[in-house]
Amino acid sequence: MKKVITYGTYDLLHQGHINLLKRAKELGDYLIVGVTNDSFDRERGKLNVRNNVLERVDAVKATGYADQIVIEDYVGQKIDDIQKYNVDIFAIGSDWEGKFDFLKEEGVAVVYLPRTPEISTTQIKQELHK
Ligand code: C2G
Repeated sequence: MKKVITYGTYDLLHQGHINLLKRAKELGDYLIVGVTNDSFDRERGKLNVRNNVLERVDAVKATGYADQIVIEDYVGQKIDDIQKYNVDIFAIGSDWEGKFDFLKEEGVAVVYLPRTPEISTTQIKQELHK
């Protein structure tokens, strides 16, 4: 069984996230989605997240693409998860191109999936303020 893992915040879940999850799932047989917890997001400079971690987990669950959801708590967790869950493929959006190549050392394939243009959480927040 081919296991795929991907990570994200998934705040105000939108079509861009859904497309990413669908494409990630299609890369293998079993998709693990890592959802960042609130304190880890603040730590990495994402200060304006609207949905709390439980809401974001529920939103990812509702897409129907995740076979398993884990919470991402700390910087080195991706390596730990890859080993712990015996992951074959690490997938992430193309806005991260090159940034996760170091994970290949863990024996996974690293795939950058095309980002959906013209939709983002930032844009949705701006629309909400109008
Ligand atoms: N995404 C996309 N198209 C968009 C917006 C987002 O394909 N229009 C993808 C991103 O590339 C990412 C996933 O959706 O793969 C989740 O995006 P975010 O919630 O913004 O999470 P991010 O900050 O990219 O978290 O350490 C890596 C992070 O955990 C990834």
